[in-house]
Amino acid sequence: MNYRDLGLGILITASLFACERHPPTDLAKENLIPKPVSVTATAKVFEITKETGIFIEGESPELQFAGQYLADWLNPSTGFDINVSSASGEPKSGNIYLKVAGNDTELGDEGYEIKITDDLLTVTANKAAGVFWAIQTIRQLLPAKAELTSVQEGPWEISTGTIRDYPTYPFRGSMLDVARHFFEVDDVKRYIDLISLYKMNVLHLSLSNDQGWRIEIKSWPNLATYGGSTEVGGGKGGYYTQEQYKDIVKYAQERFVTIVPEIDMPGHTNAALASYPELNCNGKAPALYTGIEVGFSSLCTTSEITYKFIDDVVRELSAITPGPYLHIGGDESHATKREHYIPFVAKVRDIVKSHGKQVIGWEETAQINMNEKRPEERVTGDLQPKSDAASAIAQYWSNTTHALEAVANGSKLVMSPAKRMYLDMQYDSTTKLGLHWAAYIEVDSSYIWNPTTLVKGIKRENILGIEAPLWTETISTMDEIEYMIFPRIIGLAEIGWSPEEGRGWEEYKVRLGNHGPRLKALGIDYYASKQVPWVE
Ligand code: NGO
Repeated sequence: MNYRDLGLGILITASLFACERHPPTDLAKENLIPKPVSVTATAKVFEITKETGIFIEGESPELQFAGQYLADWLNPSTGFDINVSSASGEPKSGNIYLKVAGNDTELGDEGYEIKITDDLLTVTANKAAGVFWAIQTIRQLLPAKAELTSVQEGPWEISTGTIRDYPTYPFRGSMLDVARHFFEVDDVKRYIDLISLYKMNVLHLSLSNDQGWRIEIKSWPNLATYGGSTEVGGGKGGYYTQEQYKDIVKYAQERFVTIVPEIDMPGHTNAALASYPELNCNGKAPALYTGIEVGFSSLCTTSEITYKFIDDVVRELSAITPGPYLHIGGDESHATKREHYIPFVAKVRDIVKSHGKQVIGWEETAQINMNEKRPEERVTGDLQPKSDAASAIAQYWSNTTHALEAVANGSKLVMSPAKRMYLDMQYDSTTKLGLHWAAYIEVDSSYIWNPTTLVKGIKRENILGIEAPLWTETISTMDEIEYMIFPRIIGLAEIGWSPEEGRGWEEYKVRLGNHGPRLKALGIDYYASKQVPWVE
């Protein structure tokens, strides 16, 4: 045999092996996203068979849910009837063992350890959240066809070793704008499923804007019934009843996702202004709005009734929101005079606090802790944060001056830089959906950046986390949502979870390409960027 034949032989064997994937032999070579903190491989195989059971240590309903979630995911494609039972101590060979142990400080609240030997797969975490994220990792260790809902042929093998993993940031989210176009409860649930696949734990719902009010407020019923009756382009719109909202919140909570509701104020309020004339300074309700301009509407910040309105809305919304945060918007209030904007935001913060929630506001709200001078008029000594400044969280999206004001206040930042993270930005000039005011964002551009080096003066300790917003001026169906968010959101989830040092585009794009079959099996309509070596 000459050397050329030998080379060809090796090539053919290697590519067959790559396609077949069985048996998996090296845990460290699995294409996991987000990339785990550490993986050590031991070169054997654990097999899930029809004899396998899931055993959980501990009685918590959260852990019970996580165990059942894994069983419900495994059963359709394997055709097995895997059950969840309580354990006391390690189960016998061939089983999956999920346990909350609570004493591994390195893992924190969301971290986990998966230990796989040839006879047991054990997940250990301090909290049930860690077990849930471990299950998302286990999904990726099985072939993509395990994501299908019809019975597939096994074997269902996982290579052995240990994964230890925990997130960099505690806040890893996405925002869905349900105001510009309304999305039904089932779409929101699918969105939650999709983000939690990649271990994102926050869904920010933008519930009101010029074009629509999307949440039932019992004390101000016209907000939803009239203010929610249209959307961009003049469609029929819609809103969530409080019962539907509670259902979304519960669905999210079971998947360890926190809902952050936003009521945008004082601008972006045409739908509310149209619903109640008394919220307007001139006492006249404007018409409903179905265009996509911004910055033209404002609540009447100088009238008492406005604050009664806000108090009612925040009270009702806080009562059905178990998560710690309430988002007050505050962006692009171009129709509100600055001397009115500053005291308005201060009052609204107090209202939100009085209902037991922590305030998040877009970056513009960071100005309120400063003195009344505009940024360009200030001298160094002018930057005197007010006493309670630090408790409000600012969401950075485009103006670094405001972001740095937040840092000077001691506030934490949620990073949503539009040029990198806005999922409504087009991939390139040929993308049919979306906008491009901030940038065209190809898959590499959304991945190749670090929150800690993006803006001089914003450091690791200033950052609570990251959030990828999807604004929906141009997006009206679930397919369109999926096309805009995938695959960029996968890389953004990795930026939120995985250590900065281990990340690089050349290596990441190969892992991402390997997720192609999985995305297809999940029925996700992703943008097949040419930058990524997609595996068929
Ligand atoms: C801006 C604006 C939104 C738009 C979005 C479009 C913020 C925080 N306010 O971002 O109303 O929908 O851009 O990309």
